[in-house]
Amino acid sequence: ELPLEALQNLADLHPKPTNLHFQYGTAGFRTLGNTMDSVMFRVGVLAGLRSKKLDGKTIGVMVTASHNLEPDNGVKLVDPRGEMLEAAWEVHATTLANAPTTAAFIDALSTVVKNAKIDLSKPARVVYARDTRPSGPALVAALEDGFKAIGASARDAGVTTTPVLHYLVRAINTKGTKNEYGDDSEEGYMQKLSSAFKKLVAGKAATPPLVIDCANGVGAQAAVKLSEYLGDSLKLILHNTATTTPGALNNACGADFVKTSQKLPPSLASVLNPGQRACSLDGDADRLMYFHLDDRGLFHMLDGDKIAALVAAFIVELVKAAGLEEEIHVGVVQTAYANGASTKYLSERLPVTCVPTGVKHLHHAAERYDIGVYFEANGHGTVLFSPETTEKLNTHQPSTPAQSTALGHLVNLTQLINQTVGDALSDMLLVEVVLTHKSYSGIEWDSLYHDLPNRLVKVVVANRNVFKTEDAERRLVSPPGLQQKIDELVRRYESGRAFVRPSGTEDVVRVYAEATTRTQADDLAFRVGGLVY
Ligand code: 16G
Ligand code: ZN
Repeated sequence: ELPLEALQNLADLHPKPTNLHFQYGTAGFRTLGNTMDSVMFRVGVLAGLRSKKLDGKTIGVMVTASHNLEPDNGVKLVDPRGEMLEAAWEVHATTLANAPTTAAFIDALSTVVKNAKIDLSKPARVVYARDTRPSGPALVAALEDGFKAIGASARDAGVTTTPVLHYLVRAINTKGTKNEYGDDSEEGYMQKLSSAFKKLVAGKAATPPLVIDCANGVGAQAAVKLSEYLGDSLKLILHNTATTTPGALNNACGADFVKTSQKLPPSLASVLNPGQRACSLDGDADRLMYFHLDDRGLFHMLDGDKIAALVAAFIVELVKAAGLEEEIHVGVVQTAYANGASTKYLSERLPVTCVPTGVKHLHHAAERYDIGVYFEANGHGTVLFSPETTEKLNTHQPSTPAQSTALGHLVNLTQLINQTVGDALSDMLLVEVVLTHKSYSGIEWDSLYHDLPNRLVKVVVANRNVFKTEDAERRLVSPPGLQQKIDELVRRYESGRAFVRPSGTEDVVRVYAEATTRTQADDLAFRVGGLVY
């Protein structure tokens, strides 16, 4: 039985605004924070149901709007192994969020309980956290009312990063099992990452200090803590740590600013010396972008594609050095936004798959490899080791000292990498490990391949739903005839490539183009944009 009285009384405190429609999209619910009270309450209830459905396993709830500006907020659910919510439940979330009244909400709940065959007598457990947004505390209070209404036992993880919340979910659900992921606390996370990092760089010359742009977000707090755990093994110089300054979050800083504007955050202009490595986190610290200035003061960005190239090549070498190349196959997953030069570089070394935009697509495709490296160009990504591979790495008997060393590094990588989701801090340590092992500066890393100049533009159209794609979003099937016109245009540009896809997060159509020169890439993007409009 649903606890009708509690549901009714508490739901009445969180009425749905009449004229708004909410949608659980690729990044959960995300919109203006001050419109999300009812959404939060209802997500709280749904999280409890999800836990009951999964026999009382702990479900995660993260309150964040990532790289969006400060007035926005959002919420997403995390499944027991620390991965994104199962797709079928995204639909339940949308239905519940849009029920116009308390009565309609309770009806919709009953339908979910019936259709998903939920045993309401099971326990419900959740763990939740939020980022530093000012709207966070009030939204969390609404969420807690939701937990209370469904009788879930809820653990408050406070203010922390999205990847830490994912880590906690997996750590809690594996506690006491042979797959224990780590101690279920933020300290446990810091401890796990930093000790793996220290083992991986032991005996090597430390890389010079790394400048971090913390986007004035929650990553700043996490980076301060991580820095203490790292000690002398890696010096971090933190900037944009103003988490309480109104309007500062993601404003002219952060990973999304760097990627979309392809510029240095102005706040770092007087900080960075030529050649010095720096990186940007986004507002919830699950995206990472590296960059540096060259001797002429020109800005060079090392995005998710460059990270994938660096990391995948390194892992392939270690697998070979460990004598496991026949048994362990490494693959890379990208999206259509991956720079053509990165795809070329990677395809010459290992299998590469292209999937539609959105972390869940990349994550699932990467699970099909023994070791799957996935990164979106925007800096979100991680490396997944299949359970069999992890087992093999932990039990394999090396036949030479060199094999033993390589094997040890691979085992430590399984500890260093947050395999639940993209994690800016874990990915940053991973990059630093490779740079240390290779004795690469940022400049040498950057020269692995040269990005083709590219341009991304958004086009506002009457109805973006008429744009339908195939082949991992690289080709349009609708509107009819448009793809042929794009093909004709692209043929006129050297190394030209362009595609058009409807955004999953904004009411626009996105056009991406690349070519051998900046002018040509811009020209191609604007011409394709003209066809779409
Ligand atoms: C969401 C996705 C991100 C993707 C972006 C594309 C998740 C957690 N996040 O932020 O991976 O790159 O959407 O946005 O899946 P777009 O559809 O508006 O281009
Ligand atoms: Zn993010």
